[in-house]
Amino acid sequence: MKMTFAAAFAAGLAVSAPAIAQEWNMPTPYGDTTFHTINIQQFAADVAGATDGGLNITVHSAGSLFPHAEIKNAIRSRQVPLGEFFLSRLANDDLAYGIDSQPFLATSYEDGAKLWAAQRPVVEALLAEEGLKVLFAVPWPAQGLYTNGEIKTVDDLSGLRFRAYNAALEEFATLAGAAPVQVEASDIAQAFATGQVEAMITSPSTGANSKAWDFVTHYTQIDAWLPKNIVVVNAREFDALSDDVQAAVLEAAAAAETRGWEMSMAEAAAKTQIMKDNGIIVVAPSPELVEGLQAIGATMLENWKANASEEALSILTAYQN
Ligand code: PCA
Repeated sequence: MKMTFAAAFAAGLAVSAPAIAQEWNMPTPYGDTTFHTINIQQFAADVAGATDGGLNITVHSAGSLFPHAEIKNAIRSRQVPLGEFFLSRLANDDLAYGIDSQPFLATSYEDGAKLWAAQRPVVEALLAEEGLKVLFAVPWPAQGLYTNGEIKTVDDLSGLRFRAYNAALEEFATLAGAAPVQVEASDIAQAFATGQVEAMITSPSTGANSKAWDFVTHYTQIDAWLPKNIVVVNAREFDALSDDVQAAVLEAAAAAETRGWEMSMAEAAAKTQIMKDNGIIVVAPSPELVEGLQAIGATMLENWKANASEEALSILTAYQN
């Protein structure tokens, strides 16, 4: 039987004052059909459920609330309490953030999990200095190569206008003799349609979501790295929550991390199949291409090591041991 607060009070029952529901806005750069977005929608639903509507998170997808480049600072300055972004975009602040985008360093989910275990404490400490708290991180499926026509060697990439999403991919494209152009995931189809770019490296998720069959013929499964999205909350906003609500957020975050990694694994095969069904020719890389790409990866790792902070280097050491 339900009673109003007043009725319960009048009946002399012990009741606590009804808490005021909190509304949080959560920006992400990625669209609604992206598995990461589906995962954070579930995270929001879990938090609302566990707190009985005490904390309601509204997800704003596809950069609709803040453009990708501004999301982290919007959380820092408390324009929004939390948000999601591509972790390696912060590599200009510290190379520790970008280690998951080093080619061929961690290419399986098992290695990706080991790398995140080594990277997480460093990322947590760096972000804590900026008043940010890590909730969870989820990898995209392994990154592959989208082109018109088959790419048999690195030389075939020479001169191509190449879509990039972070500094590491820009370096990769440059070392391959291509011309990098930064384009957000939600703008990929447009960038190909207008000839701004003519090749890219991304996951089968982003390839299928942007209908890559409309603008390329081949997908080469180079499975080069597993870059991650991260969800962070402003530490002051988090600390202001009641203990119960904090616990609910952390529990939902842990569940979202586990679920997100599982969703990512399922995506890789499912979205590759969707690309095949739509006419994309899916190929394994030639040994010459693998060799050439691995040489680029080795150069990039040397550059990374030469410029990395102590903290960043400690991730590599921990991962390799
Ligand atoms: N999709 C995002 C990041 C990595 C990925 O697989 C993108 O292409 O921007």
